Amino acid sequence: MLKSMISSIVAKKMQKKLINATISEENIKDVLKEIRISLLDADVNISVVKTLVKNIKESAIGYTVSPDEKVDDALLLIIKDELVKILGKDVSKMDYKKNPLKIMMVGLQGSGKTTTCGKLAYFLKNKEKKKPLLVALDVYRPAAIQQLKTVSENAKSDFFEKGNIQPSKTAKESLDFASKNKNDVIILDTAGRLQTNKELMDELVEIKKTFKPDEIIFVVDGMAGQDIINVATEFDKVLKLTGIIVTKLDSDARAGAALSLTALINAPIKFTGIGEKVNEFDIFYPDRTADRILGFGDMITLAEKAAETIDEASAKKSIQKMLSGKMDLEDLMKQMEQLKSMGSMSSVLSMVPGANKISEDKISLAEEQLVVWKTLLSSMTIEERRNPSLIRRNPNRRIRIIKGSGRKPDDLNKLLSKWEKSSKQMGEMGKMMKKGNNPLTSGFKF
Ligand SMILES: Nc1nc2c(ncn2[C@@H]2O[C@H](COP(=O)(O)OP(=O)(O)OP(=O)(O)O)[C@@H](O)[C@H]2O)c(=O)[nH]1
Ligand SMILES: [Mg+2]
Repeated sequence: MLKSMISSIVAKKMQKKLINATISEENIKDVLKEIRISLLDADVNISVVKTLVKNIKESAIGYTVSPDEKVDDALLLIIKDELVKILGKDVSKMDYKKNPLKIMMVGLQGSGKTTTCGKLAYFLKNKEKKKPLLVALDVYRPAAIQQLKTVSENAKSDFFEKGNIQPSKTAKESLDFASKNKNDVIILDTAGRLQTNKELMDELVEIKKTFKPDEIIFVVDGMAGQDIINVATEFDKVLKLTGIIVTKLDSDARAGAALSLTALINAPIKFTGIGEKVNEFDIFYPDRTADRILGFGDMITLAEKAAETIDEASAKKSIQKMLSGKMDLEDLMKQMEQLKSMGSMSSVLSMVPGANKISEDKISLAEEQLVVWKTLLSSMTIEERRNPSLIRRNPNRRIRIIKGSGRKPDDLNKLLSKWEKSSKQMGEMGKMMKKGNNPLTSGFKF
């Protein structure tokens, strides 16, 4: 995801402390220049960057900083407001009351249409209690129909196909089928092309005519470059898009081009794809995304993710155990699994305020470390994980674990000493908390 460090730019470049003063062009000149560079680096479209910088300038110049306000914070809030406007102001929902709600997915080849059909169906089924029908209209790529069938099975949704007949006919027939089958959402998976061409557009127009969709969603790869802007404009001109879904935001794509689209074609981003699995899909929140771009972190999404993936009762129990200094290796393994189920480490860290200062190298090193630990831990018996002193005492156990995991003796030593250290630290932290001190503010060193 677009990773800029606007908050640190502002902190660095706004050295002059303005109290009870008015922000002038001179005050923010350097900040705006760096913001411009960082957004262009993230591949945000140049005309969007220009508008954004102009709007920030207009809102900031003449702003009077009050005595109880820090100039950095005031400026960051102005920047955030303008960023949110570019990203689409409010969350854009579909009209879930429509029955059937008719959705047509369009986009270039490989953008993620078929995968996203499944994710959207899964989302609507679980969160909106719908009964979706997925319709296969890609009659060109061999195995495309079978791919959607598998996708709909994963999404536990219904599936409809008519083989290689004209896609607009299948789309029309799906309406009858859906009505008999009591489907209240119909999602069309259309074929992609390497580039927009007349043949593709004509076919999509024909489908639109017979199916009369409520939503025409442009699916765009977060890794797409600036070319995608012309492509989206073309699709919008011919079909009048009602929304956008940006996929592959789990990659290290900067996503600037895709995130610029709303400002350019006036269609809101409704959802984002953040992985290949059917549940790796999120509602798009412009303000949370603005927070991440600013480097504020997105604690709300992180908390929601944690609530969805972590079983609260067991989390409470394991935290209590950790804080009493009794964390064993089985607890460690469970925590690693929970962290993993929340997404890649970089996607989790991107939501933690201030964590954007951690370099990509450090993150991948930590990720590698977790893989090493995981193989070591899974080569242990549960008895050993519950009682790690067994490993310390018995060289045969150590040899078996090292052989079984294919790692080096040093890896095992490191894991054991890291576990010992953090288990002790956690115990100390627990004692501090018992005394009523907050370890985060009483100078506790991790
Ligand atoms: N990492 C990641 N991969 C994704 C995401 N969405 C889709 N993919 C992958 O992208 C590839 C292409 O996805 P498809 O859904 O087949 O794309 P499509 O637009 O239907 O492609 P065509 O039918 O050939 O036009 C697949 O390997 C998907 O697993 C995502 O959000 N994250
Ligand atoms: Mg497809």
